[in-house]
Amino acid sequence: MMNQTLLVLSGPNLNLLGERQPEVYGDETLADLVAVAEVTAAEHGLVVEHLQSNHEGELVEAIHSARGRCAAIVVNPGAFTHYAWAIHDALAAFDGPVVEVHLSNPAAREPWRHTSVVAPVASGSIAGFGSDGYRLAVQAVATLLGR
Ligand code: CA2
Repeated sequence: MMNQTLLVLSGPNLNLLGERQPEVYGDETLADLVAVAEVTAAEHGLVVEHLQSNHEGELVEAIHSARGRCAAIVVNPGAFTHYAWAIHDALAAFDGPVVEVHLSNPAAREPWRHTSVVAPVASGSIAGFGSDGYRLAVQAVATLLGR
């Protein structure tokens, strides 16, 4: 049903999770993170729709397709976080809650990761808690939706 759907978006290179850089991103795969989101969503009567893309335009189109169809969006935009204004603009045109999530804490890393162009159009951001961030993000969405 339309308002039970939670769109979870994963940006570029997140398909590589679990294969490299476990010291930064943990040893879980993207499928593991989506499973965390699905289990938490189910506790609140929400159903996850997940898309991972390495292409900015595909993420923009997924955000457009969520309009009037999905209750909320949880997004880890990957490196697009730091410069993809088209994703900013698309999220600004979405009516429901938007929660930005990062596995690592970009504020504690290289200076170019300190800016998020998504944060200004998000309800809030969760960073630095690894896969638990996906549970926290979905929990925040459920609270924002009054579920
Ligand atoms: O901490 C996060 O979740 C990030 O969104 C991850 C992005 C990074 O560019 C952001 O600054 C913070 C990178 C995801 C790429 O993940 C990889 C995993 C394994 C091997 C290579 C990259």
